[in-house]
Amino acid sequence: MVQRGLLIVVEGCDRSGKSTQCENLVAKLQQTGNDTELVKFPDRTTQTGKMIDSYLQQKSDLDDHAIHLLFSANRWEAMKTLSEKLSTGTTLVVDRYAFSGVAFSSAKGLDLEWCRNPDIGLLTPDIVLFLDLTIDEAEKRGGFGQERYEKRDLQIKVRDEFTKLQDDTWKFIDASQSKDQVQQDIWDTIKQFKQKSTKDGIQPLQFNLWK
Ligand code: DGP
Ligand code: NA
Ligand code: NA
Repeated sequence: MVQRGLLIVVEGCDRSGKSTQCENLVAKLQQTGNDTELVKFPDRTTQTGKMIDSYLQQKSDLDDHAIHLLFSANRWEAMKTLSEKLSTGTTLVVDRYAFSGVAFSSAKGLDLEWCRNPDIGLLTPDIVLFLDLTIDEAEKRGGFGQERYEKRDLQIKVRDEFTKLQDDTWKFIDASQSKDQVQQDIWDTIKQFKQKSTKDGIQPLQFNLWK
């Protein structure tokens, strides 16, 4: 029987270098013989994704609860495909997940418990890499972009909300270091995790996020 792939989630505030580091990690896993794919949430190509994209670009407005549910639906609609990939041995590196979902909406003022509910029962990550960067450091990187959430005050709150969501699957990565050092820290963390799961065995896939 084929060993299932790992579900590796990468989280962090905007400008933390997440997307670059996700690409590097995928390349490194592939080079070392692991069937690996990159997944990005929100997936802006689906029907829900198009609504989310329009909202983020401030081309449309939506109630805070409604957009929260859309982001969650955008993850739910991918679960069947992702679980099939994992079951057939593909490791997934996921750029943002339900932690972003809760952190951004609760930073906007929605109740944290309410925010967690729609994502209950999503695939449980094996490991969450949190690329941590202060908002001052994030701003030094050429400022935030033009999208809806890319504002200092909100980002400070988002970082705070993220830290409330950590559990023992989380690994904090100091994202203020050089790109190469961040890459090295991520790789060391993944190698350690793989060594441990070779020793202890990998848990079966679980759909019990937050439970
Ligand atoms: P990105 O494509 O990774 O830059 O993400 C787009 C923006 O959307 C970014 O500011 C983070 C935010 N975001 C990502 N996922 C969620 C989510 O599930 N809920 C909310 N409210 N915002 C999210
Ligand atoms: Na962004
Ligand atoms: Na998302």
